[in-house]
Amino acid sequence: MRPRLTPRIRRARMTRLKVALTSVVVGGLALGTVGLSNVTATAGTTASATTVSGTQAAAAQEYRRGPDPTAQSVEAATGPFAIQQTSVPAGNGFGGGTIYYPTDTSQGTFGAIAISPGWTEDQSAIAWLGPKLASNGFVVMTINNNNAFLDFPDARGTQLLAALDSLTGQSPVAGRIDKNRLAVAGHSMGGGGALRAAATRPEIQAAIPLTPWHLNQDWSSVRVPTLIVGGETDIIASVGAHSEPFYESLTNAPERAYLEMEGQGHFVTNSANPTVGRYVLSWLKRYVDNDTRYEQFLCPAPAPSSVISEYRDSCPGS
Ligand code: 9J3
Repeated sequence: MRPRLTPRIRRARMTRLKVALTSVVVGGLALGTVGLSNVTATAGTTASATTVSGTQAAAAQEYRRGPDPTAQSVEAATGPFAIQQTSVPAGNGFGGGTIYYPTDTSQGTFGAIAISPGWTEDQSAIAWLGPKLASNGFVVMTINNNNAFLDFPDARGTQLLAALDSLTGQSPVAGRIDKNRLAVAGHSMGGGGALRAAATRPEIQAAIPLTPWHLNQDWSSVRVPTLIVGGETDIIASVGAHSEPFYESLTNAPERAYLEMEGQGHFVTNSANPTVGRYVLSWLKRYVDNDTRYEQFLCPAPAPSSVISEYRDSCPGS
């Protein structure tokens, strides 16, 4: 039994209001405020959505990149964009890494994500997410930590923020990135780092801790949409001591979800996994790009299955 949450109630109200509003289709046209209308556009173009939260109207522009997704496409190892990759040397506050990026420059800028490995690991631990996410329209940097053994989660969080600053600052792909649409993720101590980075920098649009490990269990300071992935049988970062209390503490995150992988351990997120890939990609699309086409892959919550032991979320009505 989860506590009822203010953000969830607000979100549900907002959804009811949106349903009551007129839908206006405007292909590729940038509009200012259109009263209380929802504005959508055809796939591949930029859309604006004007919604209402409480008494205040707030614009949430959609940044759709790529064709309409399907249940197959979100689970595939790679997406529709051709990509390239480039190595980043150590320095600038983190241990270097690899940037994966779409070659397409015809659709405007992309959101960007920095991803940290965990204790003893290097970027190879989370490398599968580079091609997966970049080929779906994100600039991705998988990083090495300054010290794979000595860096605790908060240090990894600082390094994730340094990696984002590097991506949007001096990196060769800076011009391809929308610096207002950034995200963080990480495995284990890197996942704890992603939580710390999100708590430190609330402008971040999405955080995805993967079988996260951290000694702090209170993440009520996080105000970033956060998806936590846990492994049911993880004995290194047990979900009972890590992912689950982390999720339950995220009472001030505007949206949150907890995906628990049935019968899987600490390293379930260290290699290509269709289900993890579906939720990670959909979370980034939904909250970094505001791409509502991906909402169908997040809400309603999946029922328990042979793959998913448990799923908790802030979906409207759940
Ligand atoms: O980053 C991780 O895999 C967490 C490992 C761990 O249990 O650290 C304990 C000090």
